[in-house]
Amino acid sequence: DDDDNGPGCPGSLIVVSNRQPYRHEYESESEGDDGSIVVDEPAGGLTAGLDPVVQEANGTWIAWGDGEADFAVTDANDCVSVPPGEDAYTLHRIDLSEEAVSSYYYGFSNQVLWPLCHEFPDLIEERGDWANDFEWYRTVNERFADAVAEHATAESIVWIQDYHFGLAPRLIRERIPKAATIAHFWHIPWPTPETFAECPVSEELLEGLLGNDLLGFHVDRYARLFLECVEQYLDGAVVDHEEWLVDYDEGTTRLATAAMGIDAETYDEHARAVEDPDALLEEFGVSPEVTLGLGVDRLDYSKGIPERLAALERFFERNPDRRGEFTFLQKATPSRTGIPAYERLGDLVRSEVTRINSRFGTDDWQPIVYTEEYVPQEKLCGLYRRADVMVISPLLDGMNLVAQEFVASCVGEGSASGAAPGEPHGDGVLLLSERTGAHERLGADAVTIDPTDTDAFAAELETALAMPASERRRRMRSMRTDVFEADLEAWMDSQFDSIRRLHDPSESNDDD
Ligand code: GDG
Repeated sequence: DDDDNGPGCPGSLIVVSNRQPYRHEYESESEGDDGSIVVDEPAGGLTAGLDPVVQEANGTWIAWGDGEADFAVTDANDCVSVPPGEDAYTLHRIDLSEEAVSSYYYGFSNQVLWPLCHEFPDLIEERGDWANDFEWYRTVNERFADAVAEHATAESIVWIQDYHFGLAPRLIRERIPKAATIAHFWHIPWPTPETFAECPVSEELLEGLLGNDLLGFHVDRYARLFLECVEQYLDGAVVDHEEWLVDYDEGTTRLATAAMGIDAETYDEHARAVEDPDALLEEFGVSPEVTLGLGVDRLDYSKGIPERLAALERFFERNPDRRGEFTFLQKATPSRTGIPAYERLGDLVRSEVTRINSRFGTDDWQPIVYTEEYVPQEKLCGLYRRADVMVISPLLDGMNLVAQEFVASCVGEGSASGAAPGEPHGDGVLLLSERTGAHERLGADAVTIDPTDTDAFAAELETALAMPASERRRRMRSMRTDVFEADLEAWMDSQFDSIRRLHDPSESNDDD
């Protein structure tokens, strides 16, 4: 094997994802320019991490591309070469109508599958009109499958990302050469069989996913739940719980777990580059003197933000001496706005923050500083670095990358820029919900919380703040070892290894 230098895909790679890696836009019209086109760089951990892999593979990336400008630069087949000027791979954009987006994306993906997989079945009922949503979901999955078929050969590895494409694997299977490999990574949890009973299209969804040769989850628990659901809800499927295989309709699907990591070195470098983390706090109106608690989440009902606020209120009730001394900074990023459950959550969170602040706040101190402003990644790393305690309290979360980002950014005072990753490091404490995928990795050294037990949650915050420095440093060192070792590249490597083994079982690393 000569694939030690980063992840290499064992075939010609076709990535399928909802979000596109590059967006082309016209230069701001206000400047009265000639309409020249500017390109956004890849944003977000996964797209930024996959982009170099697809570049190296000279592959193809198929994604939803919106906007007229996107269209203007593509050829007749909706394809464009990226990155601009380097032409390393083909980006094939699927242009979706407003109705398609509202039903496939906001409807079925985010008001049926998202609540289903995060165990909020009542929200599916609230949506009501899922049948029309599902028609669009199928149509969009078909359009992506057609696009894959245009590029696929017998050597292709098709790598599908996430819950927006539950039907695509089987649709792709019907359209491409038999020898090609279809792999899929499901980034969110898989529900229990009891909750899955609420899925209005349980059979079709399972059949769709069993078009894959390989189906990946963050942790073993989700893979096991998937197998249980197949056994209970899909007639004719043969489940091997030992080997994690499902035989169905003349095909075999292998399950594999791979806990996603982050590009830890980049977070480490950004955090080291912050000259004055205290000055950063002042930008948010937080006194640099305080002991800092930090929360960073998309504004999503799965993230346990109201539960966190309840625990903070209890904490300030029980610890009057902390008033004026401890501040909690909550960065919440609005997402999926317009969906009723998200609007309600935003209203609830904002009004709870106001209520708690008026209960305990003084002229020169607020217990909770809340912002929905977008924070550039470099600054975010500065906040992670400055935080004395990071609070992550989801009710259910596939992985939770913020936990890892905090750990990678915890570089400590006086650490030299460019120092080797991992040393020297800081001593922030991570409070982590036991219901996250991240807890499987970091639970031994984080302070574990049950987000729904307000008293215990508040008590764990006290524990974290009282922890001796030596203990904090020991725990952080151990978490940093995990985050730097099992990083984004290792995650991709592990997927590609599993794909290799599908073709050549002798490549298996298992001894005996
Ligand atoms: C899904 C699964 C799984 C947030 N606000 C800002 C900002 N962010 C970034 C964070 C982090 C990302 O957003 C959120 O990632 P998470 O993993 O925490 O959560 P989801 O968005 O729900 O992701 C999750 C993930 O997929 C990957 O498989 O871990 O379980 O739900 O990277 O940093 N980034 C910047 N400014 C912000 O204001 N720069």
